[in-house]
Amino acid sequence: MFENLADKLESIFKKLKGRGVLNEENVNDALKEIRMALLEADVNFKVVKDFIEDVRLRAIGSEVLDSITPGQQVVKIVHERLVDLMGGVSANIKFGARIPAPIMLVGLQGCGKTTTAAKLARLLSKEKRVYLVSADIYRPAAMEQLAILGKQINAGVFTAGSLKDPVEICAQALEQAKKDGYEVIIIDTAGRLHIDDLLMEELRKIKEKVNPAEIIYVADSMTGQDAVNVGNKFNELIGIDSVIMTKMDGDARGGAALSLKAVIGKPIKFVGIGEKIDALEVFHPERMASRILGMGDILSLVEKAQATIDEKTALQLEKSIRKNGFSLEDFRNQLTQIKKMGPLKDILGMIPGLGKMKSLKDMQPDDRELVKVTAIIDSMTKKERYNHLIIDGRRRKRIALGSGTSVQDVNRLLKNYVEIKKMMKKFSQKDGIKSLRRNFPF
Ligand SMILES: Nc1nc2c(ncn2[C@@H]2O[C@H](COP(=O)(O)OP(=O)(O)OP(=O)(O)O)[C@@H](O)[C@H]2O)c(=O)[nH]1
Ligand SMILES: [Mg+2]
Repeated sequence: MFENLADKLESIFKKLKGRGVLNEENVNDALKEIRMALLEADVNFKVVKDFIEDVRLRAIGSEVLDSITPGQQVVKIVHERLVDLMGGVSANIKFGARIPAPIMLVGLQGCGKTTTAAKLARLLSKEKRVYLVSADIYRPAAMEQLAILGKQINAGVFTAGSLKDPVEICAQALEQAKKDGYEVIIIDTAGRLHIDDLLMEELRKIKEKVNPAEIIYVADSMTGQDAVNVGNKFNELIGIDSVIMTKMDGDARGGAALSLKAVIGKPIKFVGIGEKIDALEVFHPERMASRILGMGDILSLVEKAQATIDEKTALQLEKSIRKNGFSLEDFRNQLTQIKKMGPLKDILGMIPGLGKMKSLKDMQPDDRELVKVTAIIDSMTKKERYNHLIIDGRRRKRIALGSGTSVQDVNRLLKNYVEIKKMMKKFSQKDGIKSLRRNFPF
């Protein structure tokens, strides 16, 4: 799976990597080829269109990092977009509060429901007691199949006996599971060649009766875009919560896996990668995207480049402090850096002494605060930024007006700045600027 797409993308990127400079023209050429590669991989055409537009916008507007080539930068952007396309992060099954939690598998005939029910039971049974029930009264030996699989993995399996109604079977199985102390009950349902009213009616009734914690659509990746369209129908008619893609070990082109989340809006949670009972894996969008692009090395390169940027800013800061002391301008630049790094509170908390500082706590450093602080410093003149002592009452009023904040905001900022400046001085005196950089990760 994905081999063809991976090969194609690799050769597209090879061409791009050779280029020293990226302009709109060669980005567009590359995007045209990526578009073809995705369409050939059977990705939904609308998904492809949106994807390409998104990459184009980001590629052309993005700032190229030092020490990677622009081509590598495009690979990075494509990688990020692929991860997003597949749902971003891997998701767990939602069991809800009820015990046992009913998990219902739905899908067309032969997509792998019964096999997947057993595989999933095996996987979940590492943490929970799992019970299996087959609601397939139509295919001869369907229940037998599940019973045999259940034995292999030591999961409990409901015996329907003389019961003939799928809804009744599920209801009684649920009762039995409750009695026997199972925590999860996986319901394997019957499949049909096509979506038909009878099947949907039956599934709806089962849903009503057991109120599943999660309804999982089992999609056969070999059926390509049909798997996506059928999934859409199941979602409309019954409502699904997530997807398990089976037969990912086959030679399907991969388009279904890439389109599902974007078209149906439900995440793929697991993938079937073989006929054996242990051939079920948690789906990781990140890893899948890396596999499609065959690119672990580039990612680490990009990470390094990003680290270099921080290093460079730190050096600049060091120089500037040596020369002029820690100015408000440095303060603003550092805040911008922090913003790039993520949750401000966590970072401030890491700095010894700073987490406890009362006025900093008052500052409630969230994103809005950052915007405010930046606006205030932006409204100062250069002279003020390098010498806060000249900022008197009149100037404070002007700065507040210019930044759309209040004089109190300006006062608070200046107070924080002075405290940080004092700390910076202490650090740099104690054991040099190195400790400062160690202690200030920004
Ligand atoms: N290679 C491979 N085969 C699989 C996978 N999952 C299921 N199969 C095979 O697909 C076939 C159909 O699987 P079942 O689990 O019986 O499918 P089903 O959806 O329960 O079928 P019905 O009950 O008839 O609707 C079996 O031969 C399975 O071994 C997978 O991830 N990889
Ligand atoms: Mg079955």
